Amino acid sequence: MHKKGKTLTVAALIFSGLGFGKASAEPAPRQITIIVDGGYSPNRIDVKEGEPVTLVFERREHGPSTAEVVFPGLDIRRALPPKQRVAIAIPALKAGEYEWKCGMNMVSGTIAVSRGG
Ligand SMILES: [Cu+2]
Repeated sequence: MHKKGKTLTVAALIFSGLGFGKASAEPAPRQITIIVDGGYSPNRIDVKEGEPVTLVFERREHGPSTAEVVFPGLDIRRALPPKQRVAIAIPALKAGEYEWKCGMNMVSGTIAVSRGG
């Protein structure tokens, strides 16, 4: 009896330490890296309706052309310093296409949001 109780306590400690107790927590958003070098690669991101994602822009070039990234429909504008990774949280979206582009409107990409199912 005593031995069994101790085993359960140890198991509970291990499980709580691993995060098994947080069943209600939201999973972390999917993270997608976009290389910025003369354009965006990939330049099309497919997500499901209602799925938040994190886009990580990794800029591998200098110069002013891609120094900023703009999501006109989402009211997001961020500086992209060279040789750095910049994470931008994209909220859950309704089905449709959402463009992003450089601050000078020379290169662009698209988030394509499809209906869930
Ligand atoms: Cu540009």
